[in-house]
This record gives sequence, C-alpha cells and structure tokens, in this order.
Amino acid sequence: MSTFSRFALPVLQRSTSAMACQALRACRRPAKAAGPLPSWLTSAQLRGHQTLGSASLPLARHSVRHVRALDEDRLMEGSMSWRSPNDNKVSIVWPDQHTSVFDAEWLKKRCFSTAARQAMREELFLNERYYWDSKLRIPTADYQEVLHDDKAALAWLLALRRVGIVYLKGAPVEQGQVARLAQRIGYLRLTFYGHTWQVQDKYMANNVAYTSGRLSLHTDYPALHFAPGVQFLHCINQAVEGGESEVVDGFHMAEQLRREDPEAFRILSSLHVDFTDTGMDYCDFMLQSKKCIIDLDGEGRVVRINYNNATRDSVLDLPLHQVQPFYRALKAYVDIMNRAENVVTYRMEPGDIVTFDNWRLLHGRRSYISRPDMLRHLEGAYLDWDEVMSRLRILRSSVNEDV
Ligand code: OGA
Ligand code: NM2
Ligand code: ZN
Repeated sequence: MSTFSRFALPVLQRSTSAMACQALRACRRPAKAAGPLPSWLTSAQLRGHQTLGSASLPLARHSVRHVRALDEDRLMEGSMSWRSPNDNKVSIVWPDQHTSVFDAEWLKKRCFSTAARQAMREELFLNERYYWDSKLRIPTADYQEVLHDDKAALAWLLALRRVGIVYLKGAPVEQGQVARLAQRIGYLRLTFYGHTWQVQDKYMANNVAYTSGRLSLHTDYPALHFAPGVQFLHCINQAVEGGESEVVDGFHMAEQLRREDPEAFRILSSLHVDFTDTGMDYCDFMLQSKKCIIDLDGEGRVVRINYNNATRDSVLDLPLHQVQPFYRALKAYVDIMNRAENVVTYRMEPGDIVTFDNWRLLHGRRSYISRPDMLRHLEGAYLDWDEVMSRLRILRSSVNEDV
C-alpha cells in the first residue's frame, strides 16, 4: 500500500487539490469569527425545508485525465504502469504482473497530501466551527419535523455541530420528549442522575440545579472524566418570574483568552484541577475527576471545556506556587465569558427544547421564584458525540442520495 501510495501521490495531487480547495472553501464559510450566520444556518432556513447540498462538503467528481510519473526513482523503475480508461478507473500493473483496479474517486479520498487529508477529515468529523457572540440568532427548527423529516434532522445536527446550539419548538408539553429525540439519533447516555432527569426545585436537592437558585455559566458533569458531549433540555413548565437561560461559546472565549492572555490560556490548558460529585440518585455515587479547564488536542486546538463551580473540588491538587497563577488564569477566562457582548440570553417556554454541545458551550440560568402550584420543570438528557455524529453521517448520505 505504501509503495502504491507514494507512487500515486503526485499523480493524484492535481485533481485532489482541486477537490480539497472546493471542500475548504465550503468549510471556510463557518469561519472562526463571530459575524452573521451563514445563510444555511439561519433560523429561517432551518425552520423550512432546507436542502442540504450546500451544507455537506461537496466532493466533486473528477475523471483521471492523465497520469504521469514524476521523480519516483526507486519506486517506479518501470515496475508499474498506469492506465486511465474512460470508466474513471485507475489500473496498476504490479511488478509481478497482477493488476489492481481502483475507482479514481475512492483513490483520491485516500491521497496523503495535506489538503486531501484535511478535506477528508472535515468530511468525516466536521470540526470546523462557527464561532458566535451575543448577536447570535439561535438556529431554530420544528420538533415534529426533526422527528419525521430526514432533511430537517440533518439540518438540526449540522447546526448543532457547527454552531453548537439549536432550539426546537413545538414539542408536546409532557415528559418523554428528550428520550424520543435521543432515539431519533440512537440512544441516550445514562449517568448517575438517571436516563433522563427532572430539573425542578426539590426538597433535599442533591444538586444545585435542583434548587431555585442561580446557576452561573457551566458545563455539565466535569466530575465524569468523559463528560457527556450533547445535552437536551425540554421546558415543561417555566417559572412565573426568573429562570431565564444564558449561553456562551466556550471555544470562542478560549480563543479570546489565548490572544489576550496567553499565559492564562497555557495554565488552564495544562494544569489539572479536581472535580467531585457525591450523592444518591439513580444509585449512590462518589465521583472524583482531574481535568484541565480547557482541553486541547495534539495540535493545540480547543476540543472541550470543563468548567462547573458547583462541582469543582475545594481540594486543589497543585503545588503551592501554582495556586495563585491558576486562580488568576481562571478569573481571566471567567471575566471574558461574563462580558455582555459574549452572552446570549433567552427564556424557554413550555414546548421548547434546547439542544447544545456540552463540550463547547457554557450555560446557566437566572434564579427564579418557586411556587408549589407553578413548579418550574425542565426534563434533561445527555448523549455522546459519537452517536450524534454517526446519525449525522447516515442522514447526510441518505439525504444526498435522494437529491
Ligand atoms: C442544569 C442546568 C438549566 C436550567 O440542570 O444543569 O443547567 O435552566 N439547568 O435550569
Ligand atoms: N444534572 C442537571 O455537573 C453537574 O452537576 C451538572 C447535572 C443534575 C443532571 C448537573
Ligand atoms: Zn447545566
């Protein structure tokens, strides 16, 4: 394979780079800066029947026009020859005279050039994000359409991935809807708080979320080393007063921190802090975890935010000289996320479901007046990104086949 690939690379590079440019142009639209939403993600478009050809990454069809060997000194040696017949196949005659026939498109997708690998990675993982600030108009779709129409479901999941938050309207005002939505994707993520969980002001609350108090901006469940990737919250009953929701784009904030205070960014993305959660719900639990507030991948890109003051442990396992730098760095990040220009505020009404990327967004709620006869009630559920991305890929191929 490697002999073949090294030989194939220069031959395929011309057509592949054209393909990659096209894909990259498509990716660049959800650019890493706040601004107006790309047209395919506006609420108006999501509400209607969006055609998703423009939202997926187009891999144009190419024919193999000509093939030539460049500087393959050792590898060529007359040991292979290429044919590019009109059926868009590439044939290789190997030194032992057996022939391999490849579909040219299949082969191009497996090219080792940087651009081709980037295009393929983007097609599979959709890692390019659209960053936003307080000006965001949250993409909105119809709950029933998402359940019954594959195009609407694909538009929902694409926006969930790119923007990180999608609002669904028109759900029945009764429990069970977040589970139905999870079934549309695959299955939900069970945690110690149950398959789904009821956010209400509860007697002897085992979590600050189950009070009528304010929840400052947080991600859910950093006490789990593998925190849930996606969260659904369905409003069944809203408070008479208070209870508004707030969200910020944690990735966008992290990039602001990286620019404005690189030392704080370095500290938050390298020091591990402790999270803890003890109690009894689905069953009894005593969780401990160690996480960076900002998780990076091998190439230094932000991939997950872990931040929840309610479960950040008072045990801080750091050498003394790192304690104050850590708090200074955390404050720098929190100051950015509390800037009015970064926060989106909305108020959920019965029948609304908010779906969001729990690895990326921080969310909170204002305190509310709790009345026993008008109990505020949200039902929540978690999913993981693997299952969501799996459904997104399936929908993308089936919807694109129908076009
Ligand atoms: C939670 C949460 C939001 C709300 O339960 O973790 O963030 O509006 N709830 O109650
Ligand atoms: N609830 C809402 O990290 C957390 O404790 C998030 C989880 C209780 C399921 C809250
Ligand atoms: Zn929460």
